Amino acid sequence: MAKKMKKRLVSQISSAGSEGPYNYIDGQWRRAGAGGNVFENKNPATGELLGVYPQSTLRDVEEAVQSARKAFDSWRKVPAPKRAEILLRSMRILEERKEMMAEGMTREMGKILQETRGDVQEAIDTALYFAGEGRRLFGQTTTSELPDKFAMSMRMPVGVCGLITPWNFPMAIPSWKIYPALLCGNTVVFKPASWTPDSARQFVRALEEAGLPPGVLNLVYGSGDTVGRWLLDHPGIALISFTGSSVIGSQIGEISGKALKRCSLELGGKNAQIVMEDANLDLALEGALWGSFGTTGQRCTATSRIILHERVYKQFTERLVEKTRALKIGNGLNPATQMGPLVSKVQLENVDRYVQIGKKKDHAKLLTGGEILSQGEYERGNFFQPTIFLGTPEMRISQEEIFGPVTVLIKVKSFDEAIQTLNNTRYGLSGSIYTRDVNRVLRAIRDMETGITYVNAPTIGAEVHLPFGGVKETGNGHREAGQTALDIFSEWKAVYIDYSGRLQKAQIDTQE
Ligand code: UN1
Repeated sequence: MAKKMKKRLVSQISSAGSEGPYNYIDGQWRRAGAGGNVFENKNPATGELLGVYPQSTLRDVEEAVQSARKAFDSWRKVPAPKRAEILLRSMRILEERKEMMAEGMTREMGKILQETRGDVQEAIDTALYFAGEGRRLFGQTTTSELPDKFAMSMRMPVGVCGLITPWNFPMAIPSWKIYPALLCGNTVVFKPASWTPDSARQFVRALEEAGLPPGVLNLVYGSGDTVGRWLLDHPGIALISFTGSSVIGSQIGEISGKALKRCSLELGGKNAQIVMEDANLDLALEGALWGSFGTTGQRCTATSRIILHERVYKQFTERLVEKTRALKIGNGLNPATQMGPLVSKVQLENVDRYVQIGKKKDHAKLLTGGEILSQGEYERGNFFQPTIFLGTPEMRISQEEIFGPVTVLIKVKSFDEAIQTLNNTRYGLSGSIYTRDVNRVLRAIRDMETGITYVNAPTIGAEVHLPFGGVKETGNGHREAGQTALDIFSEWKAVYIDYSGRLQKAQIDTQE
């Protein structure tokens, strides 16, 4: 975009007052510091420019961290049930604005309205869950080995949390991090993905209007290389929570490890759905279609491999290909659309690159799709055909996360081979099996190397009160959502209260 036009846009937006797309620091919507660099937010279905947002400077990050540090001392002392009331009020605001927020989200990242409504709903569910937690946040009391002595454990906040979130769930994933972080008494600097700045702003607005004190939640826009990196390096940040690729996650883990920063990582997936010969095929088909092409395949939980027993392979494949060809692709705001565009040109090119690898290097058999859509209504958007390959387990398209509407069918001869194939990946987020055999169900639950396991349901669709996360290179052992999120955002303190009035020595006074 020409410099002049950028300037005009920036000044138009600045005249929009406090609602402008500025950073949110210390309770104020502030223009980013020197430099005035901005990035554009475009509709991936139409190419329409939706707004410009600041590329924040180091000074902005510094101010955000300082404001969060300043707010921490009073926020951590606000009783948890009071903190929870603010969460609950923000939930009501999300409920009221659900439709508007969903439309805005579809406009900025492309997934269909039904799904963006689900995304806002996931944030609502998370708010309700952690608001309830305000009156629990349980610790333990226990006995002491010594007389007249009391012992207990309690959760303490960690400090200032740097939260770095992706664009595929622009409200749900920030809510998984922000709500438990705040409930536990931490303060936050939030860096959302640059493809979804408006959803981040809407979400922060809801918490601001719900009465969150200044400095408790700060929003700083900018790239991962700059703002993300500065947060990671900042000594004032006690904890980094990141959702994104395994490559970046491993770098974040390394840097955090050296600095002894708390760090939770939610990374890639190469999730598989197994269809056994005794499965309800109609159900398995519906699941495969939704798991592979929902969110245009841009979920960490997306079904990117379908493992088929050879006895159902032919029938299943024919029907899946037919249903895939019939999918309505288009602008997610149109209620008839079943699959929207990819979020960006970069993602589109990435998917195309993988399809070329599948065809030319892996020599996989392309069963349907494989092309960029660029004619007519698709001209200005980032559209790609839903794509199915027939492949083998070791191919690159069967091993690497594509993050687009591409799935690979793999034929197997037995249950054992199916499980082995499912586990043949460095990732371990979600996995699914369709079968009617109860023994196989229980074996699959035991043997799948996945953090989330589905039986007769697709690989997507986790609920917010259960642990979300994966094994192997999908993460570093943490689980978001539900109770387990509290373990990310709090630290345990053991407390001993001696009311004997004398010095009692643990491990020593008990010796006779
Ligand atoms: C993601 O895949 O990036 O389980 C998050 C699901 C959603 C969350 C997905 N509730 O599919």
